[in-house]
Amino acid sequence: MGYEVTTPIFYVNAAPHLGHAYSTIVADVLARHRRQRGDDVFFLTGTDEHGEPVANVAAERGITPQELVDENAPKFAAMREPLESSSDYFVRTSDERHKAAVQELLTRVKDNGHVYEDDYEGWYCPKCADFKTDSEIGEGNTCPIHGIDLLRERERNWFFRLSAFQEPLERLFAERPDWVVPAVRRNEALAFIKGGLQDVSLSRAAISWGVPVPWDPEHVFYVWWDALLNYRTALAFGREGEDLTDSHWPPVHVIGKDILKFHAIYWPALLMAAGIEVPRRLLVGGFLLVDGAKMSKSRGNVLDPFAAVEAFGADAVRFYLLREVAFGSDGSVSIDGLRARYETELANDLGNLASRSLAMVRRYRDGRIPDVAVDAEIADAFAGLPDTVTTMLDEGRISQALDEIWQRVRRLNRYVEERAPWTLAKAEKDAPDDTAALDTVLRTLTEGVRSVAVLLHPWLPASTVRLLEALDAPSLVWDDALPGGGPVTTVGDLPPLFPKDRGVDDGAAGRGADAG
Ligand code: ME8
Repeated sequence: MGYEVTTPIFYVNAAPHLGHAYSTIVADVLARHRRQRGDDVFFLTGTDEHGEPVANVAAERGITPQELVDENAPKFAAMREPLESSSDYFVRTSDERHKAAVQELLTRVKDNGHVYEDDYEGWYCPKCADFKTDSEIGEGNTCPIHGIDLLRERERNWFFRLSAFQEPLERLFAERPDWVVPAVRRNEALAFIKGGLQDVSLSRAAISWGVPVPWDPEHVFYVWWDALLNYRTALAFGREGEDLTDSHWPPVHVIGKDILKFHAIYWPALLMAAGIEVPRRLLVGGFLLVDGAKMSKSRGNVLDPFAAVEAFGADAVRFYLLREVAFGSDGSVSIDGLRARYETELANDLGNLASRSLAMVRRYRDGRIPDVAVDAEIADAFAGLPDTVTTMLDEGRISQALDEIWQRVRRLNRYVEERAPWTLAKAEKDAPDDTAALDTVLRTLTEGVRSVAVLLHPWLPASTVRLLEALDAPSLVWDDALPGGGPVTTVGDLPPLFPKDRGVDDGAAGRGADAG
């Protein structure tokens, strides 16, 4: 089955920070999981390059907007490799193919009768690139998100008839109660709709850095329409020699809560106006906080994803963010917190379990895994787990899914202590024919470890592959995830998955070098 999953496309006027990395990691977990289930995944990310924030920064620096975006987009593209992101395509909205498709789609919306010309007057935040409605205006006409003064805008614009989609949107939310998750965000979007929708600008006349409106070349399209449409346009050119538009639509979007209105209201309305199916689901994340405040470039409190990965490895950063911050909620992150989880959970819980399990097979059975059944106690503890994880991931309960698996990691650690294989090995010395008890424990442990490695792969892509290679059982196929489904093999060497000497250099993991 075709499956498209996306991250927000990032504004290029700042350097990437861990908050940006967060949605990339969440989307990557979903992409990897779906590949394990055999889906034909198209995982899309990229940069949002138009609009006045970019034009303003370029003007300040005395360069063209195109020069600025060409300089900055690669910084976001470069985040993919260190994060072990498996994205399939990096879309840039200044791409001519994207621009042509935006023009075609928005002309269709006009031809369908949803666009008209009128004067606009109202409050506008240049940082959000958002026309604020009355309920979204802070004290003294400020932006509640950025704290800056809103601008009073007056211009002749093309408008999108959003108000006409009030009922269709209410119906969408009623018929598909979980199309926006978590529920708190769904309710927030629905309340906004029920408050009454006003028409929104489709074009801007005051700006020239954007996609020209074909029927009125003095205008460019309002940057949010151009940006949202990336999710659609890239399907046509994101995979060499193939058009995925029909096979992979509708998509699943991972976004942050600050861009909910655009994705849960404007976007489905625009798609309805163009006669295109609305997205499959919106998964809305909260904010990563530092010392209680949103991590953001303007606050200067950002953590540099490159430095964190350098210090602890990609797997640890991915794991930490998704374990520490329940997806959908806000949560504080810190390098100390990362170090603590690295040591207690990755190195001790998982790393030790894996290394001692393989070491015992080498010591007691010359590396050959005994060809016996898995202990029923552990088989029972894992029963139904892959399905539970699948459901949770589909529903955006990403952190709960990880926790379900981690409980089994802990269960396996308890199993080692309960069965004490070293005692069984001593008993075998007195009764060499009686190998059944230790055989069962060793097979159960290696299968349990293999199972959690398959299940954890989306979160820990590099270390799980190393572990599965050491078990000589490299398959990531989801259907083989349960203990007992793996081959009987000879195990290899396994250097520590999470060495204890990592992340000691505080400087490298400190606040980002380019945290302007
Ligand atoms: O909003 N914690 O781009 P953007 C969690 N171009 N997420 C965070 C975060 C934090 N501290 N800081 C930022 C845009 N984000 C538009 C999107 S999509 C068609 C256009 C998230 O670069 C933020 O919530 O400002 C948003 O989802 C994403 O980073 C991109 O932010």
